[in-house]
Amino acid sequence: MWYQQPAKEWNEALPVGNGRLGGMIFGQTIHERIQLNEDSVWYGGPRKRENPDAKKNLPKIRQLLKEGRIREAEHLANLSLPGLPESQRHYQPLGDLNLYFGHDKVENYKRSLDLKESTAEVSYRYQDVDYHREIFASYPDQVIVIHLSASKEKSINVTAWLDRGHTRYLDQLEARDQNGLFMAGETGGKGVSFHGELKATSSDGTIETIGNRLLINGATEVTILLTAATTFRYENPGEQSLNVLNKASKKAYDQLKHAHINDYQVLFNRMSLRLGETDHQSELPTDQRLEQMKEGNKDQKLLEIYFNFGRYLLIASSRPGSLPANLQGIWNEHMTPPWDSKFTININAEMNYWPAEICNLSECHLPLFDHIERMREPGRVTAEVMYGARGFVAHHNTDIWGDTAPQDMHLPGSYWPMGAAWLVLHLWEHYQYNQDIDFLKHVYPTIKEAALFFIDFLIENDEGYLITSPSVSPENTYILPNGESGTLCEAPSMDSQIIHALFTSCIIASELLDEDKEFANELAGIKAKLPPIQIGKHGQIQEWLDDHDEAEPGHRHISHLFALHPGDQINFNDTPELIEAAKVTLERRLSEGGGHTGWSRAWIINMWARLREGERAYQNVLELLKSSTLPNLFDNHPPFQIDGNFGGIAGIAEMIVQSHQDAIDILPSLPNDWSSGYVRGIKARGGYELEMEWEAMELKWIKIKATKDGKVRLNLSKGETLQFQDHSQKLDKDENGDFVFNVQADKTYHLISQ
Ligand code: FUC
Repeated sequence: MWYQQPAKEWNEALPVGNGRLGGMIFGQTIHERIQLNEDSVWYGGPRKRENPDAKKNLPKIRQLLKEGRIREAEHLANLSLPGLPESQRHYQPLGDLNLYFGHDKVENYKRSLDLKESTAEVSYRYQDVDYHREIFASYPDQVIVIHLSASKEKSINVTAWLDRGHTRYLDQLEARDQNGLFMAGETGGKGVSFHGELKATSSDGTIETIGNRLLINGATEVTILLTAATTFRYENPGEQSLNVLNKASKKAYDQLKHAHINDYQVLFNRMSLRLGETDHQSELPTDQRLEQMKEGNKDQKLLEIYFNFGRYLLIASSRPGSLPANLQGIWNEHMTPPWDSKFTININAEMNYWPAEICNLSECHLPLFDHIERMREPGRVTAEVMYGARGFVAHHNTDIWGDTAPQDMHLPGSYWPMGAAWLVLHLWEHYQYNQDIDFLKHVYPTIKEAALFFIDFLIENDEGYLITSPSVSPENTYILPNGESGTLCEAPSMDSQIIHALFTSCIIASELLDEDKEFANELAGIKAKLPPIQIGKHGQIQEWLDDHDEAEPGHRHISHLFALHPGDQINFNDTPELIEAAKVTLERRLSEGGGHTGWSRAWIINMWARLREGERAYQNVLELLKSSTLPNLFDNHPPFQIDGNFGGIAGIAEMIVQSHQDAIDILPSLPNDWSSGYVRGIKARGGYELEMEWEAMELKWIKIKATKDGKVRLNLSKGETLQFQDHSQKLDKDENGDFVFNVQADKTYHLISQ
């Protein structure tokens, strides 16, 4: 990614990150600002916010909903259910690193982000000297590294200082020795204490500090190392930061850089994607290519860059030991960010992790699993205090402390008890892709505990169905025949679908682990009494138990298609009629203006991909870039929200490979513009890693690597005929038209199309 001008505003700056530390690089030549984040800088400490009047009012709320007295039910819910006080904790920036160069009127300017090496660069010529900056966030050394160099000796003169909210939100801002700076403070509300520390070295010239500024003069090469820590992880974040800096500063710049690139490439190089043949615009800067795309220009290379940028972002915002990627990944400049930069778990946080497995970045999934564990104890308290239930529950948002009480009194969102249920499906997903039975054994109690909640929470309605109540269909409003409208309801379709998926995975896990048979039987009994997925009067999938109209038919949430994606209850094999109804649902949403937020558009790509509608999936990929992508390729809700980046690339991957029905679907949703292409490193459930090439819409060859012994089933969308490349075995189709053959762990099978 590259640009011919510095970023004028934050949405043009380029992100670097190591999962924990993040920087937004503006690339200014007079006064450079690197906006900084550390993932655990959040305002406020942990609290118990369960509403003490929830449990005793629950029967009344349920009764009112049953009688269709929505207004009264919602009124009572807003009094007795919201967490007290309202709102969970919010994320904050660490601060800014300022670098004053004073270089005006520069020539040959270029600012770039090298996705292969995870390094941002700025270069230009000023008064006959070529200046160059390289900036990266190292995971192995836990520092942000800024390297300055110049073509002419001793020509770097720069003043550096740290800041946070124009010094309003910090307690200390000082020089350390003659070559360092630090800042420290508390976020407030019994939240974390933070510490940021910087140290500079240079090849020649002078380094000194005056006041709380660091001055470097007459240098040819400069390296600035910056790190930060908070009391979320360390008792003494100042000492921790100094230790990290002392260690890192013993290494030469090249050593730091090599360690960083090697570490990054282990993850990034696992995958490679080529879409189509065209590469006409490669001479143009990224923002201009995006503009041309908005004008209708086709640019498959830009889509490949977008795809790689999404993988880059996941590696940069979610690494083992870090917090999960929040609504803004880790990159946020606001003291009170949009939606608090939290973890919204009625779609957004889950979407962040859709590419993790299919795009071969399993390790980047781990921070989410740590966070689910953080939520477990609070979730038990919420289940008991609010609902008198066992197990653990979470609502539609959570924060750094794993707060599980309803975020506030936002009726369309707050009282939705499905957050934990959806999240634990990610544990199951990780198992399915990696087939690590020890992992499953380790996380099974968490999956089980999320399921246990529903044994106690579900109630039987007059038709004999076991239903959730109260809940919402995130975040839509329905209209009753009498004209009354509401959000709070009984049994939104999404709830039954999530519980279906949760119980199914829990039952299979119990079989695989050969434990807990009785519990699995109990779940199977309940599962049989969940409301079925129903088709409504428009031929659509019903969003609620009754066939209500939506107040907003083009709503951004399409919750009732959970069972199509990321779930698999709606599929071509078992429910062809629901597949048709899912198409109608999407068409209705889109014709009423659906998909207007980035993440909504991204979800739609995934859904069309599951519906094997390649052209429609592709139109939405284009729309995501045209309407919901900022010049730095960040997703735009608006404002910037990272879920659309992650959901978007997961959708692109789903167009190429799917694997949710015990078979691997090859090229299930290929659009004509991608009639030829190549992918390496894409993963499929069952523990498979694939490499393949296609041409004229048909598969040419494929290599399949298995993680364990088993049987692989391949479904080829165009009915191609396959043979083993070495003719070692004969390959026949089974009665479904799939190729089925035995595989052994760690072996690669090379098949060619005839
Ligand atoms: C959900 C969505 C909004 C936004 C917010 C962070 O509430 O409905 O569009 O993405 O999360």
